[in-house]
Amino acid sequence: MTKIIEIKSRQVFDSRGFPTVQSNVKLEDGSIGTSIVPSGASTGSYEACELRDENSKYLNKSVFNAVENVNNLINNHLKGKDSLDQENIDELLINLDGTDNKSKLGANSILSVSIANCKAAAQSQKKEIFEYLSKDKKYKLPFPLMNIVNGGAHANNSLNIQEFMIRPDGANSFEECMQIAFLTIQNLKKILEANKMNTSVGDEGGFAPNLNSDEEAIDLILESINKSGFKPGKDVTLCLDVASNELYDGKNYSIITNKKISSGELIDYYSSLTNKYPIKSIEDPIFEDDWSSWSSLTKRLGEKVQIVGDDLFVTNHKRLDRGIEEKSANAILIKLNQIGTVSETLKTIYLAQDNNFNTIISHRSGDTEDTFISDLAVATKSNQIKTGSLSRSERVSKYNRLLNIEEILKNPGMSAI
Ligand code: 2PG
Ligand code: MG
Repeated sequence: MTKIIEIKSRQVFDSRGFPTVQSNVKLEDGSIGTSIVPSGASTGSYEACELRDENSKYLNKSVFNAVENVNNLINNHLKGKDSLDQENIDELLINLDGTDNKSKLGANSILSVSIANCKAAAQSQKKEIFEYLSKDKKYKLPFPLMNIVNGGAHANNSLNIQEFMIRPDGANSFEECMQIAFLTIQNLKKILEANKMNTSVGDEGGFAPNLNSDEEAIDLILESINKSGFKPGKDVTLCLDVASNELYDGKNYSIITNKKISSGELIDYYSSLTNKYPIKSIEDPIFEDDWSSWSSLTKRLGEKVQIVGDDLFVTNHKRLDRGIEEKSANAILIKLNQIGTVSETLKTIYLAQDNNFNTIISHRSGDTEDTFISDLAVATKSNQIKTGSLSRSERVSKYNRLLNIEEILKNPGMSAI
C-alpha cells in the first residue's frame, strides 16, 4: 500500500517571484506528499546544481526541463517503489542522475521528489513528519537565529554583512523565543522610524536600512534589545552571516567601508568585534576555499563563538569530513538543496553531531510556503534553525509550524491538522 503510483511536477514561484519546482508523490493508499524547493542568492560554488532553462520567456530562470525530468524519467523510475524506504528512493534518484553535483536531472527536481516522498510516507504511517523522520523519537525545539537586519546580496542597501540575527538564548520555550524576537523586532522598527530610517524589509524579512557602517546596524539592534527590557549577551545574543564569498575579490575582503583587508586582518577584525559586542555566532566568516584561515579563526575564537560553515561545507559530508579533520569550524549550516536529497542531508547532520558540531537547519533567501525544515530541525534535535525574520509568510510559516510542533509535543496524542 505504500508503493509510489505517480509523481507529478510543475513550475511554481518562490518568494522572490522566481520559478521553482513543485512535486507531488502519490502512494497506492492515497497518501500524497507535496514539496516546493527553495533557491539561494549567495550560493556556494560546491552546491548541487539547480537546473534552469535557457529561455528568454522567464529570463533564463524557468525550470521546465527540471519539471520534465520529474514527470518522465523520475516518475518512470520510481513508480512501484516502496515510499517507506527513503534511502532507497534517494539512492535511485542519485544513480539515475549519475553526476557528482546532480547536474543531469537537477538538484531542484531530485529534492522536490525526495521531500515529497518523505511527506507521503509520513502521511501513510499517520505520523507527523518530524515523528516519521526521527531516529529515536526524542525531539528538541530549536532556538531561532532570527534575522533582524538584511544586507549584502539580500538587500539593496549599504550594509556589507548579509545577515544580522538575534538568538533569544534566555528563552525557556519556543513560544518564549518568539515573544522575545517579536518585541526586539518591533522596537527596532520604532527606533528606525524615530531616526527617519527606512523600515522596508529585505529578502529574508529583516529591515534593510541604509546605514554608515555594519557596526551602526549592530548598535541599533543592541538599542532595541535594551529597549525591549532584555540583557544583550544573556537574554539575547547576536549572530552574523558574513557570506564572505560575496565580499572577497580573490585577494582581499571588503567588509569595512572604504577599506580592503587581508584574511589575517579579517581574523583580527572578528576578534575585536566579538570583544566589543555580544556576538556568539559567525557564519561564513572566510571564503569557501581558504581552509587554513578557517582553522586559524576557529582556533582563535572557537571556544567562545560559534563558527558556522555554510558555503564552506554546502551540506556535503565529504567537505564536512575535511572540516572535522582540520577543525575548520564548530557548526554547520544545513540546507537540503545544497546537496539534493533527504538521506544525504540526514547523513551530514548526523556526521556533524557525532563530531560535536552544532547543526543549524536553514531556509534559503528565495523560499516558499514549504515548512519541511521545521520538522527536520525537531526530528534531528538540531539546536538552532535559521529561517528569516518575523515577517514575510514564507519565513513566518516555518515559525508557525514550530509553534504547532511545540503544542503537539506538550499534548501527546494531539495533531496539528
Ligand atoms: C545563507 C542563505 C540563507 P542564500 O547564506 O545562509 O540565509 O542565503 O539562500 O542566498 O544562500
Ligand atoms: Mg550563509
